Amino acid sequence: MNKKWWHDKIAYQIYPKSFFDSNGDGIGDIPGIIGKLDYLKELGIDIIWLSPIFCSPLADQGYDISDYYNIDPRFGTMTDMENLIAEAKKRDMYILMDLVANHCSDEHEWFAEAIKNPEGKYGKYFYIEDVKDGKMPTNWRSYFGGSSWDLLPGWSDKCYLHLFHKKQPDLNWENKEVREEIYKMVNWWLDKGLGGFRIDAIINIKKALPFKDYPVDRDDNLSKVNNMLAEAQGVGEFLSELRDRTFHLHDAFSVGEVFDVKENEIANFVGDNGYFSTMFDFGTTLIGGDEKGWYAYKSVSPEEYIRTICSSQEKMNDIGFLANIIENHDEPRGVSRYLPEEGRTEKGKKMLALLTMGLRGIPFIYQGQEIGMENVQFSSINQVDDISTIDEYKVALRAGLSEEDALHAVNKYSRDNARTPMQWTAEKTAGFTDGEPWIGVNPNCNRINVESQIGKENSLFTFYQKLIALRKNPEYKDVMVYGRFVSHAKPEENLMAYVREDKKKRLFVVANYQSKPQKAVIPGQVVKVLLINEGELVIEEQELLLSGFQAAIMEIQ
Ligand code: TEU
Ligand code: CA
Repeated sequence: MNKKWWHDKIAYQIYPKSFFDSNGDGIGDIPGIIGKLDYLKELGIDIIWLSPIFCSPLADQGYDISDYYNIDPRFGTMTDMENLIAEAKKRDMYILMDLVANHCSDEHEWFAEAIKNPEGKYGKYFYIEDVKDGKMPTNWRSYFGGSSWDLLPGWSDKCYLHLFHKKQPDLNWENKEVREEIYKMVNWWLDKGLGGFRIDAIINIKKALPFKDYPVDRDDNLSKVNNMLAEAQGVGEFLSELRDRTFHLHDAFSVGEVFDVKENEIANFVGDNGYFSTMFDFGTTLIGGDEKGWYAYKSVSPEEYIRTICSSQEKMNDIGFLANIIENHDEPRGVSRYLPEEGRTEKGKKMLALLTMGLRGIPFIYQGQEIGMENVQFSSINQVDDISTIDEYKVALRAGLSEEDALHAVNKYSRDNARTPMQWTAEKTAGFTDGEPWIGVNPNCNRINVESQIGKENSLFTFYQKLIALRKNPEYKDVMVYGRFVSHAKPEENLMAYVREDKKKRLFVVANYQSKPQKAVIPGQVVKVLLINEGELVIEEQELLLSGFQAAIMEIQ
């Protein structure tokens, strides 16, 4: 494998709207991020990914871009952005922006032009079709519910495609002019000194054409987009072009948000000279999923969690690097989802941190994960802002759930769980803003906040610092970054255990993913115990006696 500058880096995702508000308008902003760079440096972060801050009506929180070349005034100015890049550079940190190019906003000037003249240049930037006998071209269900087609504003016989919200019209990547626009824009930003991009929803850029219907899979008479994507061929041609025309020219880092990748194509995505430097491992976020919707999702068992991660890690040894996450802005908080109720403690949270940070791949920490932020309890759907959650709530009601049960399902999976303000202090607004926060603060900020953890020997924050420091320790760095992953797990006994090894070193990572104690065989002689989440480690010859949710990393021979 060719070594790259990003292989040994630790990344952190910022959701700007909820990170830190510098001017009291209740919305997080770029100056707020600049003010927290030292905090991130102290944690050990090298790469910072910002969810979108471009001009946007914020119908999908910035994933609907109306101007790719400007910063939304709510987040700051171009000068603020340039300052952020410069301030990050001073600290040897890299900034990634979010490349949202499957779609733009319906308020983008391209779409305005397309509405005026659907047959003209800009009409061809989108998928605009005729409505025949009142029928939409296909029965695809948008990711946020309802048909993927809507009437083109001002037209009764023309419609446009939006795989996401109707305010997010899909760009037509088959049109070379569209691709050129995107490459120009990506290079423009990379020239400003960005470290690279996170690439949004990218698999969707290739549609299976010509348009046709797929089997109906819910009582709305529609078919999920994934049915179409499974038949779409040739996304790789677009993605290699994107890579060669942009990222490669700048030696930039790229991390793909890729769902629905075909198994035999993973190497094309993240192998040597893959389309991307890496892509997220979403395996665990898919456990317990159900076609019917969130209301039917099942909780994640430790066994499934262990199996899912170990199988993906083993598969990747000879291919490349995945980006490992516990959560992101589209998911509930990982500690609320992956830890059984008895394990939702500091000890359990540290166990999850240790297991994730020991994996092969590039760790992406989501804001607040380092202090153990948890899901929020919404008491009414009116407290929710996210369009996806509101749709899933309706799906649950339609399926016959009571308002209470529907809300319960929404509480568990809502994307807004991850979008409540970052908890800096125990104050009422969590030290996030001096004004009224745009979305309610999780009331548990009185207990879970940065101020009470930073500099405290036993805090989760400090534990993350130690894990990161271990990944950077010259003695262990090579094996932590490049060492092979070998599973020693016993998923059926809730034991997650693996070895990371190269020619020089072996590390054993082990966790008892349950409340009752259990034994684990150490696959070698213990040289040195490097980190324990809590308590003393009981070692008897070749065996460990782990207490409930105890986890450790040790060097072995
Ligand atoms: O997500 C793509 C995606 O597939 C998710 O929208 C997923 O279907 C959804 O979260 C389920 O609730 C990306 C962004 O991460 C997300 O925030 C955006 O809403 C979406 O693209 C559209 O740009
Ligand atoms: Ca602000």
